[in-house]
This record gives sequence, C-alpha cells and structure tokens, in this order.
Amino acid sequence: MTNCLFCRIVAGELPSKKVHEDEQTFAFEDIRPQAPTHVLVVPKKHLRGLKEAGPEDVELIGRCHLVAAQIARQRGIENGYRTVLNVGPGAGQSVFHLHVHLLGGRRLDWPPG
Ligand code: DGP
Repeated sequence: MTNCLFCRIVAGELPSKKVHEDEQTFAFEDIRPQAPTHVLVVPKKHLRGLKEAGPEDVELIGRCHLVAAQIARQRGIENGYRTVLNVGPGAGQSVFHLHVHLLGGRRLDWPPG
C-alpha cells in the first residue's frame, strides 16, 4: 500500500534501523523505544491488523513472533521479554499495518497499562 508508513519502510522508501529481513518479514528498531530492546516485526504483505487477518495469515503471523523470538535470543534477553500486538485505537494501535512489538531488556510488569 503506497500510503502505508510501514509498507514504505519495508520498501526502503523511508529510513529505518533494520534488524532482520527475510522473504516474508521485516524487523526494525521502534522510533520511540519503550525498553532497551524495542523492535517491530512486520509482515511484508500489507495487513491492517490482527482483527483484519484471516486464516490465510496464520503462518505469517506466527512467523513474525518467531522472528521476534530469534531477535530476543540474539540479544540475550530471553530471561524475560514480551511480544505485543496492539489491536485497534483503544489498545493504542496507531499504525495500521500489523506489527509485533518485541520489548525487553528491562523488568516488564503485569498487567501492562
Ligand atoms: P502501535 O502504537 O502499536 O501502532 O505501534 C506503532 C509503533 O510504531 C510505535 O511504537 C512507534 C512506531 N513508529 C511510528 N512511526 C515510526 C517510524 O516512522 N519509524 C519507526 N521506526 N517506528 C515508528
């Protein structure tokens, strides 16, 4: 989608600090980090969010989480990290291209705010 921020980052039209890329996913540093590690993992395919996803997206969404787990392993934060999808404006979703937040490197309390 030409007017989607994360599609433009994936396409290299906008700059980002890339962390990982494979055929189907792209990961980059969040511009407003909420933890020492705050990486966004996105599918290259434009998907508006979790509630718009369908059965055909099962593998892709799982893959985004596994990429997050791989990054967490590489960064040595496996003692405790969180993968989060904010779904809808009421939960804080502000960019409407599905993204998994990987947060770690500090204590993460529960429940989140
Ligand atoms: P959410 O609020 O769940 O939709 O998360 C969107 C995240 O995207 C938020 O943590 C800030 C981040 N973000 C917004 N614009 C940019 C950008 O241009 N570059 C990068 N790297 N991150 C961005």
